[in-house]
Amino acid sequence: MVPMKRAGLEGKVVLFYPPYAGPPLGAPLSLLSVAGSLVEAGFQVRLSDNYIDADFERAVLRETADALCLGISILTGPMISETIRVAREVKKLRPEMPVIFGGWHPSLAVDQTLREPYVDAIVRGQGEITFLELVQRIARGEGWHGIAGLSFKDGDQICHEPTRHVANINDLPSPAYDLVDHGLYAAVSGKRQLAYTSSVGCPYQCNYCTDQVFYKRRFNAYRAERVVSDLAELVPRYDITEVPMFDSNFLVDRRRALAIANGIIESGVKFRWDFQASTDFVARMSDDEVALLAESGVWHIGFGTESASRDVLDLMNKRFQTVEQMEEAARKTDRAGIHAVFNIILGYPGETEADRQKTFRIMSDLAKEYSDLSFSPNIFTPYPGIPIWPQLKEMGVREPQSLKEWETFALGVNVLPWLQGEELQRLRRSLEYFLLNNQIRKATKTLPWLRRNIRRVVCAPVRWRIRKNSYSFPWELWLSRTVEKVITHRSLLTGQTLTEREQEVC
Ligand code: B12
Ligand code: SF4
Repeated sequence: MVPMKRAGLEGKVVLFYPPYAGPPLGAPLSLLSVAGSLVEAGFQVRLSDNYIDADFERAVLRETADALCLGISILTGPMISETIRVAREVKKLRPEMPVIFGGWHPSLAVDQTLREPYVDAIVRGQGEITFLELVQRIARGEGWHGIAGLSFKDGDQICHEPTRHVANINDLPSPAYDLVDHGLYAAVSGKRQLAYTSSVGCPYQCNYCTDQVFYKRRFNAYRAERVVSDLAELVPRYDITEVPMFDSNFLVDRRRALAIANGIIESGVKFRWDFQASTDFVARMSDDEVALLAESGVWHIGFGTESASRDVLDLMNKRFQTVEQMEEAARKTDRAGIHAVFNIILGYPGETEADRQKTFRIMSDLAKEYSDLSFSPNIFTPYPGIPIWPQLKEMGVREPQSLKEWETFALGVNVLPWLQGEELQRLRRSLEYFLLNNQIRKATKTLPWLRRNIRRVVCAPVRWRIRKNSYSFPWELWLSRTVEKVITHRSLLTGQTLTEREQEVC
């Protein structure tokens, strides 16, 4: 249902996007989306984003002085620290004003998050309708019982209202893109980006992924015509050059994806765009279809390949994906001139060293074949709510017991009891070789003469080591380290370079 505008209700809502690790990907779509229904219903919305407002704490305190409530969006990890600090400060000044958390972390760790004294309510799952209903109740001075999707404190009691059904995104108001100055984001990131979501949900059930918990495997999408007309309007309006699509698995509906690509070409609006998808969908497309995506501006596709061992893929419940499909995806994207990034998860529970070496070997072979293929390897990190938590607990992983503990947990590889000591050292060593091999492979003519030739000298032994799984006396690493910083770790999801602190994980 599209929320109806109600006459007579007014007031200000403050939304806060706390700092995360990595550069911005345009304005935060999570908060623009919840703002969309509030603006449509007549509320004033102020958004404070650390990326464009260095003094965000002061801005939030100033704006909340006369606001109905404060809403904060959080993911697991570093965003938690400023969230806690700002929410505490706001509560000190205005203890009676509701502070509401939303987004993936609070939705997946509801009770634990709601126990914190500075949190009054959590909007679980999609926020557009639940939050609007809550703000309307706050504006009218009414109680909060009966709002589906809401968990909240009522005195000493914690109340959980029933889960709200996953909304058809066609029935929701559009995100409030006008709420922010996109030029300010461009000034910080150097890119004129606009994040867009054309669908939500993924039909698969990988054991380490919470998409199924959030969207209940209900893929639902805008029709192709809507996506094309939105982009044809938004791109010139904000002078956008790049659109990252935040869909969980963009290619689930192949015909829709191709209609979007065709529509963008026909519209004549030029921009680059990228998305994430599973390899099985690309493998099923023809070469011409993948070429059509490229022609419409697709420059990059992120794939959650994760492992090249059949046994590990089965453990992850990735039965829908074969190693042959990974090869097909690499071949088809390479042929179309699309830059592919294969995410890899290392140290998954049950993965043996032999599985891991197989992954490094197969991925290195693919890299040799397809020059524009990149990898984003990460050591397995258990996020809240992932389906294999019961198994992880049996294997000795301690689940964080407070919101604060999740702040660093996402970065701590030591939490994996099966991956410690020498085995962890060996994993790190083979990972370094794998990354070094890729760096060498990508060495371009633009490199200075000395660096280029040093890379060539170490190239053959590096490949031999990966094939033979032999990493003693790592002279190539010592040599390469003295020449340049070779290891660049990238985020699993965004391909962004991770901070020094995060890099220590791998
Ligand atoms: C884009 C993105 C990011 C970007 C966001 C930047 C930006 N400018 O928007 C950045 C780079 C921060 C990011 C980082 C990470 N991400 Co990320 N990311 C995504 C992605 C692809 C899209 C999120 C999005 O904007 N969706 C569109 C909006 C509209 O949906 P939404 O965010 O869910 O918001 C809705 C609801 O959550 C809710 N809501 C959200 N906030 C609020 C706030 C309030 C007040 C209310 C009421 C409601 C509400 O209402 C919104 C509308 O329905 C999702 C996958 C996905 N398909 O969603 C993963 C995802 C959210 N990320 C994930 C992960 C694992 C990470 C990282 C931990 C990865 C890593 N290795 O570092 C980091 C964590 C942060 C850090 N390191 O500092 C996981 C979830 C993790 C978790 N438990 O929090 C997801 C779900 C991917 C997955 N399937 O595993 N990510
Ligand atoms: S294919 Fe990707 S989005 Fe879908 S369940 Fe698996 S990891 Fe999650």
